[in-house]
Amino acid sequence: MNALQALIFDVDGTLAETERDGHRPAFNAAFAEHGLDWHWDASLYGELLAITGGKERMRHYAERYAPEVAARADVDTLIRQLHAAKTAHYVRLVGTGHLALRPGVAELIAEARAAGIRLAIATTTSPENVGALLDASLAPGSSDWFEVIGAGDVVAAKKPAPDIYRWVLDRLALPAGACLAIEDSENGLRAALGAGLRCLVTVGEYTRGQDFSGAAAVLDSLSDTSLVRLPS
Ligand code: XBP
Ligand code: MG
Repeated sequence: MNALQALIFDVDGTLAETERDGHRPAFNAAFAEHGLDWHWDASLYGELLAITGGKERMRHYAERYAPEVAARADVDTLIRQLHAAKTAHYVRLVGTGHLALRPGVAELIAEARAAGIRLAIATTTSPENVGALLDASLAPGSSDWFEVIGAGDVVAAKKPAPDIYRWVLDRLALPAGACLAIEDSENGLRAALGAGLRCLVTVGEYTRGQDFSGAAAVLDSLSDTSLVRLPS
């Protein structure tokens, strides 16, 4: 086992609880704007989170609950337009600063920076969403603290596929054994493990009860988790 050289953070559910009061209302606003009578309530959204990626989630929803939309000849264009609108709503919403980082996140990031531990991000969400969240909830310009940001469509296969973690490891030029992934979900854990990483899970509001077998540790949050207390 190599000494720890980098932390690779997931974003949604890990840095902040962004799903229920961030992504979900942004999707709903996009649906209304496009004249769709779709509404994702908090409970349905929890089920839809099994499908990672906003475009993929909307396509899945259409196929399952709105086959007439899924069958439209222009469904690909519609999903692209819906997703662009959703992203704009999300960025605006997050910019209001009402989504706080989860406990202990800012402290661990600060400690890692002070100790010269490299930082990276591996997320399914779109790059503009990451910047907006970090600017509003960590510090303006704090995206720059992360040497590599792997986000959205840079890989074709989203989590639970390991591709995004492999993409990040490649750019860090580090072996998986020198890094620790921090995730909140079973899909994220599977992605990290698939890339050969150790993974710490901080259970979130939508992920409690999922199967975290294979995790190096499962915690309620990062609060009181300093570098020396991370799993080795
Ligand atoms: C996060 C997601 C994302 C967001 C939406 O998964 O699944 O799809 O819900 O973001 P993870 P986009 O935390 O495992 O990376 O709409 O930008 O895709
Ligand atoms: Mg997550």
